[in-house]
Amino acid sequence: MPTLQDYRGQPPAWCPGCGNFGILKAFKDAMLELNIEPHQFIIVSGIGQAGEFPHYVRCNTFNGLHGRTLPVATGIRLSNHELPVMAFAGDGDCYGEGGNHLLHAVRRNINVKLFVHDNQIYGLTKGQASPTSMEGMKTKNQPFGVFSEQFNPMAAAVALDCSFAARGFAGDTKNFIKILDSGLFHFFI
Ligand SMILES: Cc1ncc(C[n+]2csc(CCOP(=O)(O)OP(=O)(O)O)c2C)c(N)n1
Ligand SMILES: [Mg+2]
Repeated sequence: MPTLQDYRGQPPAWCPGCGNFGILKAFKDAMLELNIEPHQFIIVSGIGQAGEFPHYVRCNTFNGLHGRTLPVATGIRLSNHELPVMAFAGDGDCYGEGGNHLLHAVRRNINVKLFVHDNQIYGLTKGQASPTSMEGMKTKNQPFGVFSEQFNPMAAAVALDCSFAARGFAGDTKNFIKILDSGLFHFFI
């Protein structure tokens, strides 16, 4: 049986109160609940605050480039069919620069589990609008507010016939673990 200690990575550099802590905790709890050992999978990420996720989990990891989380995940899936691949990406990474990769990863359905930390902002680069930023939201880069409509990832997932898609709130850890559990279970069977 794995323990929390087995999953302990570096101390997170995220700001106090960041929602990423909720995701990290829920993820580790879900893995323990499902009795999955850290060596049984790999975590892939891009660049961003979300992209730091694999630094904070002790397991196999690959930290790639911004927007290229899914191509790396795809490469690993193709080269080692036995190794389950989980990808962690920010909304900017996954819906912005890596949007094209998202489309084709869902379409190809090669069994990658993707977790998007949707904080509706480019966090690491100090707060520019992302595709999921709300219309009208003012940032330093968008002083007159965001002009474009928000991208709707769940609608896109449904339209692309994604086999499992769910959305949760990192602050509601109890329900969030249930969602993670269902997603991981869907993945590991
Ligand atoms: C190829 C490339 N493009 C752009 C950047 C600059 N960059 C780094 S992180 C980032 C945005 C991060 O936003 P998000 O993916 O939402 O992650 P968050 O920090 O909000 O978790 C950008 C634009 C980069 N490092 N590499
Ligand atoms: Mg973000």
